[in-house]
Amino acid sequence: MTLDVTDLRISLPRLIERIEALGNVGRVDGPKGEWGCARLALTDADRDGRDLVTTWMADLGLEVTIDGVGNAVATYAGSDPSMAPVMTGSHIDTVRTGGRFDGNLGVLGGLEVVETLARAGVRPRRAIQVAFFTDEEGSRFHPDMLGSLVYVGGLALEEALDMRAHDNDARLGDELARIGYAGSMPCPAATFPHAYIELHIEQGPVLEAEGITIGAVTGVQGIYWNEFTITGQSAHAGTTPMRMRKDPMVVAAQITTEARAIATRLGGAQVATVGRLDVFPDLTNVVPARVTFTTDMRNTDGLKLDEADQAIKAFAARMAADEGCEMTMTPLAHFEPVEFNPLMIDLVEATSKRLGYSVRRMPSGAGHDAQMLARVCPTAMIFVPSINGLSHNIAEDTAPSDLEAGANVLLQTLLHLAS
Ligand code: HGY
Ligand code: MN
Ligand code: MN
Repeated sequence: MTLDVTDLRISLPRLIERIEALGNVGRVDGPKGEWGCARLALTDADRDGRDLVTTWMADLGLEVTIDGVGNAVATYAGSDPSMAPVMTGSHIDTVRTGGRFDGNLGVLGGLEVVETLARAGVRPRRAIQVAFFTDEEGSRFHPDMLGSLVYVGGLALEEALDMRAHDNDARLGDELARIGYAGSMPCPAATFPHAYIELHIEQGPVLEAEGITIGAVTGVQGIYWNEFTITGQSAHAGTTPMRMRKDPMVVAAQITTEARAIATRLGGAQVATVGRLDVFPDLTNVVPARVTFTTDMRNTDGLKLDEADQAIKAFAARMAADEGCEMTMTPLAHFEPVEFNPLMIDLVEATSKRLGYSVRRMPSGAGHDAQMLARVCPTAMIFVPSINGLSHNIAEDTAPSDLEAGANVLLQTLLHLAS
């Protein structure tokens, strides 16, 4: 009796077991039973997560390679080595308040697909590769999606290795060597995949609100990160008259509220966030000397995003000057909106329907490694719902049935692309 590969399905218990085992690396528990994980890029926790996942990859008999920026690629050989592989994957580094699904689901979903094929003795024509990319979150080293950007040739390896961590000024290349993941494979990659498909949680409220199981992702919105440093004059909080102050904290507060006002004024998909703020000397009774903070502005509409970017920069310069402060501004990430490949989006949508899952097309509000792979091969993404639309929060959660649906769509999509 020949096996009909379209009937193959993943093992949900096996997938959940790996998600929870990886989630326990750098585990963070909340007060109401919620739990996530913190594995900032190139920390010891990231190393431990990498060690666990590469061990699983080797245990599955995959050939595992590491490149110069620490990206890992595990290959399940195909029956025709002359054909370029199909790739899936995501990231296993997290933010400080990370959930156990963000990125991890895409990598472990890929491993689950491979294990399902191996156990069924299925060997597609094209090899299937499962990758995790370094520093997708950009939590210590900017920009975000740094590893996949280097992989596709969007950032020179040498430049990436010289990036400094904003938390402890460590050099990226030194941290990579310290955790044992300074690999020898070339950056950019010597060859690119035939196609790339990434499974990821939506990280927003749309699928849950509409009661839909699968998102056939059409693209990723533009992302601009800027770092502002406002320098004033530290002074005694009690003795310094208000008319004499040059207070950078007031300027930072004005810019933060203006970022919100710009997003409200532009409406549509425009979002704006000030998420990081460092104050020096950070003391109750001292008017700050210096404040450094970041803006994260995004929009699916590139022109509107440019308008928002120009507006916040002009406003910042005006407020700093009015307060007698100096201002420097450094772009940390500048990614235009990305459209995924129409045929790949069709394939995700058709596969979801064939498997009996509800599906809708939608853009991604979050950045993903897929937006970098889209520069070098046909690319798309599969979303599954996030409970309460929460992510970058340890309460991040997705229903097991939705995890299963997403991984089954990934399995069948990869089989179609690899056969
Ligand atoms: O910033 C992002 O959207 C992604 O989580 N790196
Ligand atoms: Mn992610
Ligand atoms: Mn994330």
